[in-house]
Amino acid sequence: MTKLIAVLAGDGIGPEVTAEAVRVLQATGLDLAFEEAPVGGQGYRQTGRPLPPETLALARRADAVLFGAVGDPEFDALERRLRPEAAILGIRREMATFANLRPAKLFKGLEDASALRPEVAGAIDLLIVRELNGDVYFGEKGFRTSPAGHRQGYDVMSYDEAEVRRIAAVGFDAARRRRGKLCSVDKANVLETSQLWRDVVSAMAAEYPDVELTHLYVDNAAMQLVRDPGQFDVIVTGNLFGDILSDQASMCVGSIGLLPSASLDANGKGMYEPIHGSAPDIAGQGKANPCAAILSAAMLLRFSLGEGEAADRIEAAVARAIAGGARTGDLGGTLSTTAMADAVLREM
Ligand code: GGG
Repeated sequence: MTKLIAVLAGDGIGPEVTAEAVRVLQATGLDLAFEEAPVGGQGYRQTGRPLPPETLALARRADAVLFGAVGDPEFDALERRLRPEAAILGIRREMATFANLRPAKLFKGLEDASALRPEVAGAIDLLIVRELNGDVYFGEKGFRTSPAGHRQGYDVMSYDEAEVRRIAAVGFDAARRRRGKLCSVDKANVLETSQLWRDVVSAMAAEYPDVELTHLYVDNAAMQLVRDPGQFDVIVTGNLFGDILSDQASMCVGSIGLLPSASLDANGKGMYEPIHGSAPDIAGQGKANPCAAILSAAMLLRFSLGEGEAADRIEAAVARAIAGGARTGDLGGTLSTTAMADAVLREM
């Protein structure tokens, strides 16, 4: 039966990299149909809303969502609910995609592109499990006047036990399928949310006797990620810390243009997107690295369509293309977005 992929390309480099990911999906020969809808700044421009109801309806109806990126400085002055970023938060929340999987592994041949020494970078093979439906992103927020009479901004950080349990279970299960190590990252020395996080994760350890659980404060985790990234297998953390640590991890493997992600709900339905944003500075120039989008498409096949073999083929093709010297500008090369995708397609 034909599987429907909702394609929400969004802003900036989103359309360029998403088009290449669609081309790669088409090359698998699987029975896939693609339907596009506007989102982010593109959605606002066309309909006055960053997440038009028709776009959300398509995302819900589809078997999976391939997402590009949102963000456009043209809309910086708009109130928050109308800005492009409101679309990505809205769709994550509406689709209840609470578990964001962000794998980071150094591709052979990219030792020199990493921000780390080659022998340290070579040891990176980790998965960041970022909680995606809570934290300061979704707490009460606003502006008010401080007691001293100054304009004050606030964002409430909160997690309840059930939210922590469900994301920690994703982390434990992932560790069980990988090398059996889970590092929970929080800021329990300062934040009550993090104290609760640590209590809940620690209490769950008894259910996973085969998983070695450790805890790190986020500041220490950021340092360890650069000092000795090989110590990490699976990292489970909150929305904000996960966002920051995964960008850091991307530079450890050479470029943010390489990191894909899967955002999954409780039933395995998901949205798939590169972790990078819309990069307005290079939008429309054919310079963006499409690998993160292509690898996100591979995750889509694996997690939402059960097509693990096709996903393996795409991932192996990206690895071979890179090992063979294919490089966009972010990796020190000269290939255009399309030429990089062509290199991947040749390896399929
Ligand atoms: N493809 C990722 C993207 O578009 N990111 C822009 C953004 O608004 N991100 C918010 C977040 O992931 O925390």
